[in-house]
Amino acid sequence: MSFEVEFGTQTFENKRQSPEQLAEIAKEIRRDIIKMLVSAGSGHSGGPLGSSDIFTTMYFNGNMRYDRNNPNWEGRDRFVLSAGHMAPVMYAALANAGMYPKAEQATLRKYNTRLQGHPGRDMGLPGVETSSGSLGQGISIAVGMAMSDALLDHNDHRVYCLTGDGELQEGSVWEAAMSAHHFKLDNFCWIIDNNDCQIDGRLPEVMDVYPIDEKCRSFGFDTIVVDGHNFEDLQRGFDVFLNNQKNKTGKPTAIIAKTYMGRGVSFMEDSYKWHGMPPNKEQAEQALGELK
Ligand SMILES: Cc1ncc(C[n+]2csc(CCOP(=O)(O)OP(=O)(O)O)c2C)c(N)n1
Repeated sequence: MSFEVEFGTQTFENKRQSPEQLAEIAKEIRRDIIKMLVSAGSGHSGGPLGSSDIFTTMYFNGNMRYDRNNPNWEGRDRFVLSAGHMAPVMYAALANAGMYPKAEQATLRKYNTRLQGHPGRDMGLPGVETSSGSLGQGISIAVGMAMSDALLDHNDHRVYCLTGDGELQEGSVWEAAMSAHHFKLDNFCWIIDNNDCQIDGRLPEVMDVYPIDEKCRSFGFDTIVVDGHNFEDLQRGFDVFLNNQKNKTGKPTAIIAKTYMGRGVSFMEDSYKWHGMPPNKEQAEQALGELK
């Protein structure tokens, strides 16, 4: 199915902003996700919509340091989307940050696009630091980046990584976590999108990974649980990380963000059926109406 959509041109700044301003940005990100997915005719709706507030706080409230005029700036912070299937939310955040033209979002999942269904670093989209999509691997790459920053280059880069909660069922996630603790990576921030949903069920039905907070703590992380749809609460989580990094506490940080899959679109909210489905034309129209 093909459905013509128009992407806006407005981009947003990265500085401490009010919750109202952040809510406007998050809404634009959600609209872009819907537009991308309906034009692609395939892709994941639930995770990207549900984590839009996390991405908004990370990219537009002064947490991630990047330069839209020089995306390869050596001093930038790194972000790794370990849950690679959630690519549309990262692409929308990067477009709204002015890292590449917003109109290019229309190419999601099209042949040879820089916006592959799962992030492909070789495609050259600014802000995509590594390929990902095989669950459990991105976080290992991110921990490796944080190790090289802290132990080899001795710079002040921050490394952020987002995993899903179903992704926690991958054993390699915990090997990475163990390493972050062992190597005292206070420059590493692990964000867990805890929507309690995964590809075909609720977390405890498929494979119970709870209690996530106690697991992270026992793996040596400074762990904070936040409301993943409340910008002030999310920032509280990022502040814990910034303090750990600034004060060189030797502790990696885990932010467990409680979210709802499909947040912002009534008929998708908290339903795992929307994990990997795009909206059709009518559903996209309704969704965009709700996100006005
Ligand atoms: C190693 C590996 N196994 C299976 C998959 C297929 N897969 C993609 S997303 C997903 C579910 C992940 O659940 P979660 O991390 O909670 O993401 P959400 O459903 O919230 O988007 C699965 C099983 C994969 N990408 N990689």
